[in-house]
Amino acid sequence: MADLDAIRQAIIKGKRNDIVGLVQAALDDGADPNALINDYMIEAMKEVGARFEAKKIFVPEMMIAARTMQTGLDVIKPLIEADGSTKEKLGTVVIGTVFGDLHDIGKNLVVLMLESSGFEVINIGENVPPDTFVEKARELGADVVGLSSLLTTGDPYVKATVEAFKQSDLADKVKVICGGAAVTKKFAMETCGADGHAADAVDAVKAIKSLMGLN
Ligand code: B12
Repeated sequence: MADLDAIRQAIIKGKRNDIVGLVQAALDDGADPNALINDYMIEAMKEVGARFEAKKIFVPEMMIAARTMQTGLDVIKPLIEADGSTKEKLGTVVIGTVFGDLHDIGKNLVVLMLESSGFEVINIGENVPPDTFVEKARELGADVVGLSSLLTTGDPYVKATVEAFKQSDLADKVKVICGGAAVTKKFAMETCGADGHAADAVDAVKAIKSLMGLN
């Protein structure tokens, strides 16, 4: 049986050379791809964050851990993507990380889960200014826009982006949902006036379906 905890440890320690073999061995042994991501890989990133906060590691180690995580996710991605490729598209979601924030791992997981659930998803990247969210949503015909925010310094940009939608011609057409470690439901919905919030990628699919009246 593959050593699943070794996957968690490899990410925490940034052992990028080991991760592909470890993840592949787990998949070959029949591990569930979603469980691998949620129970081991995301848990590893939480531990990395805790070690950074405790000043046990610094930005370079955090970056190496993130690259190891990405490398591991790349092995799993095709298995999850395959699920959604044949389904009819449920709607269009435009998603990006707010201005000043370069974190993309969580957003990319949300993209993956939405695509595999049958949504058309356009990922507009990181460090996205409020007006660009609105312009892209208009240009791409978004039904829902997702804002990802990992830094508390991004709070004003989450608020400004939600406000930019409210003041635009898209106010009644496009729903805005927020997520990411820096954003609580209360902040997103009560302080910023967003239409929705989700704590993780699985929850994001449910919340977006509900915003679109699909469940
Ligand atoms: C990896 C990482 C980095 C990497 C990012 C690499 C990359 N390509 O993304 C690097 C090293 C570059 C980095 C840099 C920095 N980081 Co950093 N980083 C992290 C870390 C350890 C993990 C983030 C992650 O990938 N988590 C795993 C994913 C899967 O989880 P997630 O992002 O939360 O996403 C899930 C949900 O939130 C949700 N979700 C996410 N987005 C969305 C969007 C929508 C629409 C929805 C519905 C849901 C949703 O679904 C996802 C899947 O389940 C976190 C710690 C943490 N606990 O978050 C710190 C953390 C976010 N970083 C932090 C800091 C301080 C920084 C720096 C400022 C450090 C510095 N001094 O330079 C810089 C900022 C750079 C910038 N301008 O963005 C702090 C933020 C503190 C704060 N309160 O603001 C944290 C919390 C670490 C800590 N505990 O102190 N970081």
